[in-house]
Amino acid sequence: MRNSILTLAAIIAGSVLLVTGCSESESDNGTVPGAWESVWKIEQIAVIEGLDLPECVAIDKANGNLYVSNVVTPDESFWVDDNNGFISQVKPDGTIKKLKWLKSTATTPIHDPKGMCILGRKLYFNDNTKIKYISLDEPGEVGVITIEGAKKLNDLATDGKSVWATDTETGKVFCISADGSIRQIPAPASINGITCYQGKVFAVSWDLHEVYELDPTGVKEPAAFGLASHFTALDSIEVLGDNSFIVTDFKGNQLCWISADRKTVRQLAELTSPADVGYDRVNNLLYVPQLLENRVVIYKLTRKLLHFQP
Ligand SMILES: [Ca+2]
Ligand SMILES: [Ca+2]
Repeated sequence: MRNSILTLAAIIAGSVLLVTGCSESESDNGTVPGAWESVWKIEQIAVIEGLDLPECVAIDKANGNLYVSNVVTPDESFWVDDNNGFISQVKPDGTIKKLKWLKSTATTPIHDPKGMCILGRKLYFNDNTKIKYISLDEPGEVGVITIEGAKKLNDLATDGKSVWATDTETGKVFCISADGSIRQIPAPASINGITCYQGKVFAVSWDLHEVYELDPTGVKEPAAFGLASHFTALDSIEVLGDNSFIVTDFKGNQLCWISADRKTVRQLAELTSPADVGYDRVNNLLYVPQLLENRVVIYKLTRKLLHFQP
């Protein structure tokens, strides 16, 4: 008991020291005594208004254009084939180039477009029970990929070779290869956001409000981060260059950062209904759709090193 009290006292004393001894610096200096910690900060730089239930932002790395999926529903039917969804094309500075760049037609209906990704100059998007795609450079016919048993396809990500799709209702992840073959890997219940980064796959669960690393080979079960107590209903996840994470908590109304060791959670912004984030890792810009506010907020991410005096 005495040892644990002493340990606790030491931890408390250490925490106070860390908080009170903290100073900000732009660069590390190995000669200065004390600990250094990398901290991400965000600054709002623009807002894209005039959207209609925007769920996801995809970035075309070739020219910086943004694509925003608009679910569109007059009655909160987010998963009903209603022929009224569309995808907007937005300039890199956030001004809308073409609100209805891709719209629903009688022959190629678009219902509730959600997660998107770009692979091989094609924009892929989930549309309830199907994955659809269109050429970015010569948009014409909309292609359709039918996923057997899919009910509520939510997020899409790519590892540069395949397309990964989550199904929130059935708790499944589908990997669609370039040859058209489809396989499944183990996934958590009510899986929503998914992202691929340097051979790894990460995902978040809506109802379990937990973050997971998935096994892309499909052998291991999802490995939980153990952070469920921090969140209410998670929508999306991205990995930053230092292997830390960004997640959106849709019902918790917050944008959060998770440390690379998966132990620390920090709130970066409080905002209502943040959905499927787009991350431009070249320019460190974060595009956060606020689904129920009909807008996308653009943040600049910067990394600062905080110095803790010994
Ligand atoms: Ca719709
Ligand atoms: Ca989503």
